[in-house]
This record gives sequence, C-alpha cells and structure tokens, in this order.
Amino acid sequence: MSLRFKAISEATSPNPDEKNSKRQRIDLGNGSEVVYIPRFLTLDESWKLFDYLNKEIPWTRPTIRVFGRSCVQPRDTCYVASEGLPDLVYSGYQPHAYSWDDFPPLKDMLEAVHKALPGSRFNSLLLNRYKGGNDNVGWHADDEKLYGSTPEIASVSFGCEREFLLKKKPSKSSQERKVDDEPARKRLKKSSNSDQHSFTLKHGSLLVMRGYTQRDWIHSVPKRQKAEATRVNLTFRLVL
Ligand SMILES: O=C(O)CCC(=O)C(=O)O
Repeated sequence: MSLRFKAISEATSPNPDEKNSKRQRIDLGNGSEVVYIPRFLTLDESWKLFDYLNKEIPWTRPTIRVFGRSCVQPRDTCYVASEGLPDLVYSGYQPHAYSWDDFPPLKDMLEAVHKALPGSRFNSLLLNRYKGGNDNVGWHADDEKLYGSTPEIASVSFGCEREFLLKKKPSKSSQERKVDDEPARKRLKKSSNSDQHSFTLKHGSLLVMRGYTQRDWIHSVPKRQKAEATRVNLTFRLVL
C-alpha cells in the first residue's frame, strides 16, 4: 500500500493563506508551545491510513507498572524506530522496535510530517490504539532522557475524536503562590485561563508539542464513555 500525502506544509503549501489559516499556535509560556493543525490530512487520506493501521499494525496491550503496581495498559500499542537507537523503556515496559521498512505507509507519513514542520527530524514512532471510551492515557510527560531536554513531538490522530488535555506541572513557585496572600479568586482565574488547555483531536489532525512542554506540562487522553469508536494516534519523536 502506498500513500502519498497531500499534507499541509508550512513551507510549500500552494495556498498558504487558506490552508494555514487553521494552524493554531498556543504559547504556553516559558519556552513551551503547542501547534495544532485540525486538517493536516484530507478525510480520504485519513480513512485509508486508519484502515491500514487498524488492520496491519501488530498491536499489543502490555502489562506496565504504574505507582509500583502492575496493570494492563489501557490501550493498544506498537513501536517503530530507526536501527541502532537506544531502547525505549517506559513504565517498566520495553517495546519491541519494528523497522520503518515493515510499514511503508508510515514512512510516507514520516515524510509528510517532516515537510509540514521544517527543521524537524524524527526517527521513532509510538503508536496507540484506543478501542473505545474506556481506553485512555493517564497524566504523564514524555520526558524520558533519550528524548533530550526540549523534545519536539508530533502527534497525528485518526478515527474517533478524543479530548487531549494539557496541564501545567505544579512548580515550586506555584506551590509558594498557594501560601502567599494572593486572593483565592485571582488564583483560580490564573489556573483556569493558562494552566490547562484542551484540544479535541480531529480525524487527520496534527498536534505538535515543543520547547519545554515535556519539562513543565503533563498531558492525557481521559476516559470518555461516549467515545465508542476506535481511535489511532501516532506520536513521532527524535531519540538522541
Ligand atoms: O493519543 C494521544 O493523543 C496521546 C498519546 C500520548 O500521550 C503518548 O503516546 O505519550
């Protein structure tokens, strides 16, 4: 199967005004930012890739360790990486690294993401499949050492729309703020305005986290009872 994507490219879009007008850039402050492109891929391309991924990827649902306890990861997963990279280990689990050559459409996808994000360089891909509203990923940051201090992570979504939440990590200075004499009303406003963000990740969308987002923020895809259909998500990363 070969898919040649007509994905939106920052540098080469034939109609940048129309296509990039939907590109949203959210400055999270202190050198962290998110870029969201709701229609990165066309609907047709997105459904073709969804079907391919749903059927052809060797999905597994591993046992992981969270807060010292073993549990079955609440979503399916698979990992693809270039040869010779250090192993990825998260929550006590080391996924097998498949080759890009095993999945040619993922190589095309990698190329499309590189084109859309000039200067980006990704060499690994973590795939997730959520088979209904109970499947989820809890609050975490992708702050493993092998990604370095300011990783860029590009996330492409297919199928059922799900909410993606970002929340600022409690920092020493924000703990201090709680005990100072700032009025409670003002604190609440600050928190609800800028310390949390929510995105509904659409079929064929691209969301990018950059800068210090993994150091200063955590993210999650929470359970949603009404999200009955399957969702597949690809997160492209650079292992240093
Ligand atoms: O499914 C998503 O949108 C997020 C996946 C995620 O957080 C991760 O793979 O670390």
